[in-house]
Amino acid sequence: MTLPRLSAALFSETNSLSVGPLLPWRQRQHAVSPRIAHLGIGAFHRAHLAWYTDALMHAGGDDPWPWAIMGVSLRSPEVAAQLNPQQGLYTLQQSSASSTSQQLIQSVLGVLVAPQDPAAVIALLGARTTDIISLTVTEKGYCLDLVSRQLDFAHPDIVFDLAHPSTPRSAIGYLVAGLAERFAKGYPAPTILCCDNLPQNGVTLARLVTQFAEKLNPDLAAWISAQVAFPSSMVDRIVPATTQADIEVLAAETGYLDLAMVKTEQFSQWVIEDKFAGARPAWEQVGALLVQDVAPFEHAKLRLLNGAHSALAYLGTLSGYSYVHQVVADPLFGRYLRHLMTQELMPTLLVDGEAPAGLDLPAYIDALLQRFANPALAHRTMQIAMDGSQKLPQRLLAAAEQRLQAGQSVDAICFAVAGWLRFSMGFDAKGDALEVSDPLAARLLEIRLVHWDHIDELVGEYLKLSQVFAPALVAYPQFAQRLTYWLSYILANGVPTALQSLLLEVQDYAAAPRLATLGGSAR
Ligand code: CS2
Repeated sequence: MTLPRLSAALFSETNSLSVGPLLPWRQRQHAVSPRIAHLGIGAFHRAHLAWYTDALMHAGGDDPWPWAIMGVSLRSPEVAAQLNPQQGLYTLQQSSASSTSQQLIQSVLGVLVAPQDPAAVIALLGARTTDIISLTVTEKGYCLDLVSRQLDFAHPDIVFDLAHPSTPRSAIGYLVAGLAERFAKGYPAPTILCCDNLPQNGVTLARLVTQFAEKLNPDLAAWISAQVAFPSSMVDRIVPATTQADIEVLAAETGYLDLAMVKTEQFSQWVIEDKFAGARPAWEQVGALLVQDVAPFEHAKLRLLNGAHSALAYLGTLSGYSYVHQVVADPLFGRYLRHLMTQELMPTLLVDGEAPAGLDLPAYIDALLQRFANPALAHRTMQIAMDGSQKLPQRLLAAAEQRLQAGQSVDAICFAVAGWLRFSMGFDAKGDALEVSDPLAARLLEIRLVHWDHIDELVGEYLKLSQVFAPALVAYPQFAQRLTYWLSYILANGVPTALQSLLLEVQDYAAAPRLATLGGSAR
């Protein structure tokens, strides 16, 4: 039997849907104009900002002017094909280890596909009624040089967009085109809300947008600097990619086919800098935290959650694990991840030996390990392994630099970085091919092919990738030395054996001060 597709009409045709009902504004016939435009409407957005906004719609009753979202896909028409026939409706499935629940999300109106109609996207971003432009375009979507933290003017999309500002390709090009419309028409400036895992994401995005605009029109750039708000935000929710099997299981349970469903965990966190240019949804009413300074939350999340995630993705894949929960169920990995987080990453978050106010870091680490262990998520290590060159600087390498500056060891971090380099070689321990999806994949492969038989040269060449490894980090000889040590260990013995050796070494290391303290108190 063919099941009906999820759609607004389905709610009037049947009264047996387990999700719903439709919100009153959804049932009215007149068109609603979006107040939020979202660039990069992937699964993460649908489980995060759109979910908070939907919760607010439910909490707020019959809002005459709801905070509806129009999504934009910057590249592929896939999400539009999933969501538009469903009038933007989709099911969000939350799973813990023991229970699963589904809800209908109604905050999204539809999706525009930028390459199909750039003018429509620019009109959306430039509309007076669009109060907020939010983004989840992944780390690489910003055309950012991660080490200098400036716009990469050599990036092919930026070169193209500066030459064709009315038919851009990049998120930055679209933002500036939309802002230019508003500036020309004298409309009020919007808020641009970055929801990607980048440090100081608001400040960073403001810099990129202004640098791009400066090349086109210095007056526009000055207006952007003065008027547009770019709050920083820390976003957190684990959202594995939806599979065909997930869609089929949901269909069997609900009786409808939802090609846009998303699955996620019960946990969600959103910390937003309270700095908006105009009106904003009262997201704090549905669990978001509006604060003056996002930095402590963002650092803790990027280094502990995302740092550990990247480490387990590379090392786990190389050890034959396909899913995150399998990796953390292996006691060897459990010990390693705890060590990495508590001994090497957490200390970099302390200010004068104290955790920032409001953060209980050991409890946060415990909670992370539990979240990673959730088998219902079936979160693939290969999903996290994507784009390592774009992720490692803020997740692991900044912490390594900070530790080296303080004269501290970096073995567990170097072990994870060695895992990434070993993964980027493109084959696993059995010699089977691994798909390396990374803007630097070709360069990483070339380095491996040319310098394969000389480990010091090999690591030396990797460390010349200055968009990943900051010169200030590479200046510490200990970094290259520990990285070389662990990469050669992994190459010779495989990850699990190397990991055992690392844990033995660091155990001694951790035990030493404790023995000294005991000796001291006995005297
Ligand atoms: C993950 C993140 O894919 C990845 O790189 O580390 O998407 C992670 O799941 C989220 O940041 C969790 O908030």
